[in-house]
Amino acid sequence: MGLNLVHKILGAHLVEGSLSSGEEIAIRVDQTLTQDATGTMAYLQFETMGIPRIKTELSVSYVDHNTLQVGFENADDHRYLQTVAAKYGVHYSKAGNGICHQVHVERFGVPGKTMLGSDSHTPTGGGIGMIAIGVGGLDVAVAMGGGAFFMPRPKVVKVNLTGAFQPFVSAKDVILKLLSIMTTKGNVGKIVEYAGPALAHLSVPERATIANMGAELGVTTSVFPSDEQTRAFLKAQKREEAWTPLSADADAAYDQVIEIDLSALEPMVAQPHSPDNIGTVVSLKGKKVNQVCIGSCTNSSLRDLVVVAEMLKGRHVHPDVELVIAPGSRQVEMEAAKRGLLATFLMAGARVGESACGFCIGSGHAPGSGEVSVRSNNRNFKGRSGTADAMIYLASPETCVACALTGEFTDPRTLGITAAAFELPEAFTIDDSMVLVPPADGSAVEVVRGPNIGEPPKTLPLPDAITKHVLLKVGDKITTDHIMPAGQYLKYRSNIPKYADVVFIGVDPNFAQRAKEAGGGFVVAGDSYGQGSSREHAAICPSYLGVKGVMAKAIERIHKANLVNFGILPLLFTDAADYERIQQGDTFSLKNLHGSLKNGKVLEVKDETQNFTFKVKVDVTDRQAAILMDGGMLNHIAKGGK
Ligand code: MIC
Ligand code: SF4
Repeated sequence: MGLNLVHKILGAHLVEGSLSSGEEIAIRVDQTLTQDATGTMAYLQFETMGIPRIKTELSVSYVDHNTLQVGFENADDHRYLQTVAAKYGVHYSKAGNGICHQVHVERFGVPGKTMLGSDSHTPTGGGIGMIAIGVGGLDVAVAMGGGAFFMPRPKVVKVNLTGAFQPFVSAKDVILKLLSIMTTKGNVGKIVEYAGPALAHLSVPERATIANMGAELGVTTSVFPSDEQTRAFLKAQKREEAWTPLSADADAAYDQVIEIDLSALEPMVAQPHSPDNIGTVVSLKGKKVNQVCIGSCTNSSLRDLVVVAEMLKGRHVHPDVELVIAPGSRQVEMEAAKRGLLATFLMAGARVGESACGFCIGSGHAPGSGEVSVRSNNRNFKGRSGTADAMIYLASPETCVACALTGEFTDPRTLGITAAAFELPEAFTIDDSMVLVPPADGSAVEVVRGPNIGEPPKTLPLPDAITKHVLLKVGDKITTDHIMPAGQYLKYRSNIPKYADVVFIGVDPNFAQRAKEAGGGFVVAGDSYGQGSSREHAAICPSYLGVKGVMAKAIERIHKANLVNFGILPLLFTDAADYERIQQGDTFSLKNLHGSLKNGKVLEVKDETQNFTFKVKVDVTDRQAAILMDGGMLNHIAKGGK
């Protein structure tokens, strides 16, 4: 039996475990990326490890999230990031150079390499044939220090793409279709591998769109083969030497196979408030649209902007619609300027945004109250846009333009426009002057720390018994945006005491106060707790407030790892009826924690308020149990653990 592509790449990087049996594997990490909103904490953590220089082949620190600079905090963070990068050997991509995932695929991605990124959309690198995984900042810090990355032994899902797109149907519609099939739930531990004859016509940026939004499936990552399309893209980036052919063996085995015929796809849309609430554009025909935003790490490549410009040429945005277009990188923006695309956008009445995360992370362009915004990004969680009651729909750039022109949901195929054919340029405009290369010896570099930059908080070893209240009981699909909102609070990412004040603010504004008064406690949740972002702040800040355990029906992959890293017990109900019975405010007592973590990983919880006992599973491996006992990863490493 031959090997699939995932096993080939992971096999070449395996340092512990086996791909054919067992619970966990560990791999060597070739590259890392961070972005500024998660990066500051990641480098602060790296600094506490006392390692003089990074041990990865390449690590890049991008500034793309907090570029608004209202107040001193963002700029101070950036100065810290720049100096700490120079000191430890990390490349630094300045604000304005573009969104980490887009730039990384353009300038640094290498087929067959492994990468960890402190951002959940790191799997975008799968578009260029990498095994690229989103993790918390601390896991990136460990990898920069030469540590292996531990992950559950993956199940590999083959998605076979056949046929060819109809005009105005594109990569985004493929991943929206896949979200309708796989949904955002139940995919923990899977890796998606794309294959099939349709790949011959799918360029790297289109593949990157699909791999990017694989994050919304909740899978570990997604990967495409490295073929002639990959070679053409790397050649146009003047990096052809980075190319190697990579594909699955013809007789490779998979855990699951899904078929998608591109010819049968139609324009799709994710409806409020979840990326898997999929419908067709046709079914929403005529519904009023107030705002359209095109950009983000999902859909902001040159291909996307060429298609958008072609549709906008000689036309004007509907008078009631605000259209925002933000290129994904400086390279894309320069090319768009040279080709006159930016002029077309302006003539059409669009607002051109900075090549950064911007609207996608709720950093500006919040829609009006209750308004409908159609966006080309990847997440439409409630409130993420900055407006609590806005209705956010996710769609392809083609559908976005159709809505912007007409002011209502419109299938782009019905506009009577001829679809643009996009040819990958022979050569992109290459200018890496906004990427600062670290000096060969950074030991003399002085790291600059502004007043907003605090220390990573300290955690204590796990006690053997805990008696605390249920501070909050929530339902299903609580995202990291619910736990730790971004937008206006993003600037406090390196100031934990301040950021901790807004934990769960949109769910329960009194949470932080209550947690402080009670000296911490438990959070009780339903299914898919911690979906979405990799932000480890959704674990650090609750840990800072004294949260000792999250008891849920299911906890998402990255968030669970972050809980462990910061000493919070991830606990799963063994009987869903217990979840129903528990009330917010109940007092729990847990005993013999150490013994249970070592043997069996099942805890008995006594609800003292209602006087009943129930069992929960501590959802961790032996290695993670040891980290929890030490009170978190930094303590664990300090004791020589891995
Ligand atoms: C996001 O899209 O939610 C973010 C902002 O990029 C996050 C990272 C963060 O919260 O800093 C992510 O996806 O991991
Ligand atoms: Fe930035 Fe949005 Fe991509 Fe997150 S999803 S990295 S906020 S563009």
